[in-house]
Amino acid sequence: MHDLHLYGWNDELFQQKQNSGYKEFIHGRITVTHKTCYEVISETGHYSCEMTGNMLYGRDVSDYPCTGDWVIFQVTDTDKGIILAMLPRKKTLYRLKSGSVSERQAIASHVDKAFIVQSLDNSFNVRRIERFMLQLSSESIQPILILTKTDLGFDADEINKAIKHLSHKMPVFYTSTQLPESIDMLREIIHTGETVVFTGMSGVGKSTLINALCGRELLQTGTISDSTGKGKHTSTRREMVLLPGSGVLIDTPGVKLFGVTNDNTDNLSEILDISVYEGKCRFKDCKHVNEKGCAVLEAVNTGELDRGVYESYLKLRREAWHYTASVHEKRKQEKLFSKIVDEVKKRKGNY
Ligand SMILES: Nc1nc2c(ncn2[C@@H]2O[C@H](COP(=O)(O)OP(=O)(O)O)[C@@H](O)[C@H]2O)c(=O)[nH]1
Ligand SMILES: [Mg+2]
Ligand SMILES: [Zn+2]
Repeated sequence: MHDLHLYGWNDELFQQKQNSGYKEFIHGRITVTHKTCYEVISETGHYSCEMTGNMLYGRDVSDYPCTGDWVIFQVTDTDKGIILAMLPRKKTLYRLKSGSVSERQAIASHVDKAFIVQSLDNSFNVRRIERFMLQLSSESIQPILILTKTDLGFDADEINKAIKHLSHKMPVFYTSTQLPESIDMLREIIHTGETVVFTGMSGVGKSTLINALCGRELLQTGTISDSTGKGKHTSTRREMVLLPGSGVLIDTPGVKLFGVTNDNTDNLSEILDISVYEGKCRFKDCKHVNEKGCAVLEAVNTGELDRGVYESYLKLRREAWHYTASVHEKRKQEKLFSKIVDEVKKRKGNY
């Protein structure tokens, strides 16, 4: 018997299930997402589930279940089931689907905290941290920065300078597999029933951290199989791990470019401290590009605002705008299409 409260089941989810029209069926949480099936943990055990055709129909790919979702399903065999419904999703980590401009992909849902993992070797990149912070802010997921591999040596001053504008906005931890205490400290901030997603490039040490936290080699480490997601261990691939005595950890495969799907650039201004200056620009609708009396540009010129941060702001804002505009355009096209279909149907009716 599994206690689903350890996996985050709570009164709110219970109420949603009661109102779902499927309350007589069992519920569970998706622990692994495969191409066409989902592994689900429920009170009575693990099930491999597929979706009903009804659930697939007319649904955007981003609305397909993902790891972390709570679902209601019908048991069809000892370890098999069919998903009938998904409980409302919240606090979801999305990313731009690779190769797309308007489609987002859900990576993990019902996430309380996200560990933004970066290693202190030469792959360290503050711009990537800002990117994750922006993406998390739109879903109110709490960011926590984890800087790994301290044993390899790093320039502390340089790192402090690079994250100066971010470090008071989230907890920052330094870890090394050589220093078990550094990992014990992370355990203390993960509470019972909480879900923590690990994000970051391949090779930064996400799976290693999860194994160390669990005290067991549950996940495969090393970059080769991780980056492709393929290889001989595919069948035992895990994504969700229950940490003994506390929360749930979700591992994610590293992606090279994590595209944002944000439509709120106010968050961006705040994350990058642009908001401090914005109100002082001469024009209310100042875009901070080349306007006269722009307080943001002035801060860049005097050196008060780091140029790298400002450029990051422009880049992320452009991406956010581009995404929002693409989604808008897509919706318009879809509306137009359904209108045409309706008209054709009507005309047919007249003959
Ligand atoms: N020196 C050192 N190497 C580490 C540390 N953490 C992870 N690694 C190594 O970094 C590589 C990638 O780790 P992995 O956990 O697979 O990264 P992931 O792709 O983010 O899951 C592995 O070879 C690990 O042994 C650390 O604290 N110090
Ligand atoms: Mg990994
Ligand atoms: Zn301005």
